[in-house]
Amino acid sequence: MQRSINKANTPSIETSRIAQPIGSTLDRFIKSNQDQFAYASGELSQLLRDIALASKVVNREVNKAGLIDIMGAVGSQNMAGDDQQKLDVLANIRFTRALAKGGEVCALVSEEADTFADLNNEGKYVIAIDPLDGSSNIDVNVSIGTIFSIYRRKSPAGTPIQQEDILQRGADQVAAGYVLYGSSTMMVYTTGHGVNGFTYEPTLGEYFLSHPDMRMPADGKVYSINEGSANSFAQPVKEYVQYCKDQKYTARYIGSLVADFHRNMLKGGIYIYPATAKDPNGKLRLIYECNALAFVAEQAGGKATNGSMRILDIVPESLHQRTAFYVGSKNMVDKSGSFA
Ligand code: FDP
Repeated sequence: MQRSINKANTPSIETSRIAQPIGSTLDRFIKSNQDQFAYASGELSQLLRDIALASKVVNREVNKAGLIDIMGAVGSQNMAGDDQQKLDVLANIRFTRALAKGGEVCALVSEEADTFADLNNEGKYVIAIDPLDGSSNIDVNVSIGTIFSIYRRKSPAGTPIQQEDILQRGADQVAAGYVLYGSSTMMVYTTGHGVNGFTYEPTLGEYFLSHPDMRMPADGKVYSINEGSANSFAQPVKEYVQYCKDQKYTARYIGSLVADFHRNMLKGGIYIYPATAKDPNGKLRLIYECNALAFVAEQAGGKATNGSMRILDIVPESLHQRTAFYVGSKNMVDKSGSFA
């Protein structure tokens, strides 16, 4: 006798409660969205995968940092004049190696090096990276991050790298994002079609899509600024900070750009690193810090300025150029600009 199959009683693999679905891996997501790229040849996809791979290695080092002797300063200073922490150096090596092996990148600008590194001259992409941002937090087990910014090179592949390849406006980025080494590790990136966030699952060694199509709330109640420097803020900044207090906003300043940015991205808020008497051009770096986060912010519906001008419209004049930085919820950034 032939048995009939009752489809209604057959448990679906997709909806089974025995094993909850765990969502798309970063790899699969990148692949399935590859057609959105202006140059859909697969190289940008590979580059993003290289970044993800290096970040997993850095994540491992960050997590065991307290256990072995890789914490503390290495004894030299980077171009920005900061003491180089060992993990900064290590992260720089990890990212540079992964990107060099991948072969898609012709030139790499890093916070940790005075000039750009030539990688594969046939590569079509330029990358600017802060391998480990928030270095003063490394020794105290506070969240730190990696920031990356990717451009298409302007000169033909195989020819010497030109200034125009390196010093591009943020608006020319083809992709950008960050990795947050926090209570969990996340990679958040955009290729100009919205922002997606992936959480790292350490036992599987994979990033999974956890925050699809991230949107930054248009308003918020958190302001992040180092008020210890308030005496050297310009008058409009002082007034805006007072405005935040009058509004009974909450002050939250981790002092780790990626972490402060990420919190504001999820909950709404504004991060400000203004020009100060000590740092008349601000402290943060345009090419490998602000541009990437400005691109992510705009893609999520937020805004980023230097107090008056859109960050992404600034034409950089030098690799380690600084800028004042106001980033976060659109209405809050607009309001801060109205005090200028
Ligand atoms: P750090 O010097 O620790 O690397 O990018 C530089 C940065 O950290 C940001 O991550 C952070 O928001 C800011 O500087 C903190 O600077 P202050 O200590 O001057 O507030």
